[in-house]
Amino acid sequence: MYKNVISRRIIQCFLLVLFLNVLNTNGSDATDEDEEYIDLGVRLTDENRDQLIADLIAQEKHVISAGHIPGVDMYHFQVRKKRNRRSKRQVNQLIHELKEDERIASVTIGERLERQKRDFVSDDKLIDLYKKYKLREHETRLRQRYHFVESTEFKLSFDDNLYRKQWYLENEGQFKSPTDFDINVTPVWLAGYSGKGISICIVDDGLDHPHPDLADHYRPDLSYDLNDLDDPKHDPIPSSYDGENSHGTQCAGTATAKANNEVCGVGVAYNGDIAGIRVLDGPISTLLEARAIALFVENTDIKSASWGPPDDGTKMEAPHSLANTALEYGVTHGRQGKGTLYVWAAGNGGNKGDDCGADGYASHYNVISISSINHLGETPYFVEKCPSTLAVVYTGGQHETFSNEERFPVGVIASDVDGKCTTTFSGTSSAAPMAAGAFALVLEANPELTYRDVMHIVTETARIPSLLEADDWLINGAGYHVSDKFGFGVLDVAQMVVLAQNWTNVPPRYECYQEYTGGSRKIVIGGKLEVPIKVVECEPITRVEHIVANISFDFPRRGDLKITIISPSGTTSEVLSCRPNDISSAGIQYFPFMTSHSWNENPIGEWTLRIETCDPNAQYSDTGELQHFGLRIFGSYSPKTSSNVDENKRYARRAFVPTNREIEEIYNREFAARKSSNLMQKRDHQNLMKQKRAEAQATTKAPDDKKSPLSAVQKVIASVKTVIKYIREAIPTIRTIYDKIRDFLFSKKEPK
Ligand SMILES: *[C@@H]1O[C@H](CO)[C@@H](O)[C@H](O)[C@H]1NC(C)=O
Ligand SMILES: *[C@@H]1O[C@H](CO)[C@@H](O)[C@H](O)[C@H]1NC(C)=O
Ligand SMILES: [Ca+2]
Ligand SMILES: [Ca+2]
Ligand SMILES: [Ca+2]
Repeated sequence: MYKNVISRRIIQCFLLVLFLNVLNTNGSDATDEDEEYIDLGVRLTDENRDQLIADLIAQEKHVISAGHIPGVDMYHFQVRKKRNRRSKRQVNQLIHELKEDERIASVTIGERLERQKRDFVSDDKLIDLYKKYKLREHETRLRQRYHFVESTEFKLSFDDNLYRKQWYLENEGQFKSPTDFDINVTPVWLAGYSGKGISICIVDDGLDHPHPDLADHYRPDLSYDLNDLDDPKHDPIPSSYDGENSHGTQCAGTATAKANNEVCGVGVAYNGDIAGIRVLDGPISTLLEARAIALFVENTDIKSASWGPPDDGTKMEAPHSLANTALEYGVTHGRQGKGTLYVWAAGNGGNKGDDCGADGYASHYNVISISSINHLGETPYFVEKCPSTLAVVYTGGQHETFSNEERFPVGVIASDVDGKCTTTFSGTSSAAPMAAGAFALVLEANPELTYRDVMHIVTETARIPSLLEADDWLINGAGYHVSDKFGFGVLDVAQMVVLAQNWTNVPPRYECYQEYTGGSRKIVIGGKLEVPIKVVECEPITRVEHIVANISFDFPRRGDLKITIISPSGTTSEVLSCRPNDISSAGIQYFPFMTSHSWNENPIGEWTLRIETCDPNAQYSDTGELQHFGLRIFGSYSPKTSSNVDENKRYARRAFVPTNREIEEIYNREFAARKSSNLMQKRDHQNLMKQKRAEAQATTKAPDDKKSPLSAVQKVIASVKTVIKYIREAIPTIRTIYDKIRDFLFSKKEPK
């Protein structure tokens, strides 16, 4: 009885504490804007610029000193609000004190950002559809419907158990798609390239680097954990082994998964180095993002990003000034001045009416924006169209969202967390690291290439992927085929490597700028506004690379605007298409719209900005007004005949829309050139099986003389040996396993 009263009292107390706690948390949330921490970027005065001084200041002010942010040259402080029980007023006081400190030049407060992985498109109907596939299309059915080709038909004899499903690397028709609908990487591998010595950093939600497909070439020195700044090892391993944190690992496997280890599949650059920066597993700020972009660029060849502002079709967001500075730092200081390659996933919001032109990260002139194409040469439903996409790779994905339910969703094979594999990695998330792997092979073939050389090599070699959807192409004023869906076309790794081997570095990049000064220009609903800008000189640029139109436009419904840039040669680039979901009334605020479709054109002449409204019957009372239009032209001076470029390929002076027949001719010519990989200069050919045996020998265990085996066990061992010997003779491929077992058993057999 007495006991009961006590325990009841205890429970009551406990509940009261719990209740108060709940109240308390709610209360502090309301005042602290639900932020657990604040990132601060502290720039020290010239004479104090030293990590030790930053540490000292942080210690004085009881904040975390979290290291240096390269590129923007700031020291990273983190203020833990909840843990230190700091009120908003106390935080403001702290920031004020820091700003007043004479050792500090300036303090930047990190702003919270919303970032999404370009993973699966979350659409309820789609999820249902895929569930149906899972139920219906399992193993047996799959094998009945999709005939898997005999092993002898494959050029590569990797033993990775999923290699033969990697149609995008070696398409032998295994998914009933046309053979050769792949990125043409096998000739490059056969010539001895595999990404050796080239580093790829996956900026994402972590990297499960002990995975057998990743462990051998993991680079801890190029990796970091920005989500847990307290981790003394800065280890980017995911916080949990679940779908929430598998994205970075899947990207890594796509790029560099080890070959011939019997595990999962093969990465495009299967001997490439892999690093990870963990930044997406938690709230992200402008400072964290900039740091992720700029970290370790000096020694990082390629950074791959498969994320960005949400793809829901309502956002219009360009890199903030810190991210811009970080990207600029990466391409100027990265790779010892040759520029780190930033490979960015173009976006997965196509079925949400999104447009990659409204994403200033994917459409940045310093990044290589990569989109997707499926195994039949069609545009998957999630693809966003815009003229900043440089190229596509094969990743699979349905063409129509719901129309053809019988079609199997063919995806990408990649490593997955916890040592697993995935066969359904999809979206442009898988496209970026696949391209990153391809560029690693290109850099291995010619390490002297700058990031711009690689962009040029892409524009020279990307092929028209198929004759479907041929209506999207335009031949620009310099003779290149360009498309809002495919960029310059699909990457052809063999042709990139052939061209890379004899490539002469392109001359330095310049920029010229022209601003519209013709006064206010208005648009009415259903109307069209054309604003010309004359470029009379753009010294010394003779060949355009990227064009960035910096536009401010007041309008009551942002998604109802369509913006087109027309070059002097007549290339039309739709830099923003109608986006029905974007109902923002904020208008467009100095947004950098980018097109690469005027590549290698001459910049001199009249450029036109065309703005149209999408819905002619819209019921706005208001009209729109152009506030600002500036044209940034990037490019270089090159003499008329470039040694890199086949002049026969150039036949246009004016841009034109090619006929289906012309597209077919180009397609056939380029397809024939696929075979030009025999021009490739070979590397020391690595015999993969030999390499593998050497590795197996190296990992052989030293004899363990502690245990004395029983004679019965010895008999079993002997009979197992005989069986294995038999199998060994029958199937040579399991020799390595046998070797391992034999070595292991022999070591046990040694008498004391
Ligand atoms: C590249 O240059 C070398 C040496 O100048 C030459 O032998 C080779 O044929 C060239 N290869 C190609 C593909 O042009
Ligand atoms: C756009 O133009 C404005 C005004 O000239 C300038 O402040 C801004 O930095 C420009 N933005 C870009 C991305 O070029
Ligand atoms: Ca960690
Ligand atoms: Ca493997
Ligand atoms: Ca998008």
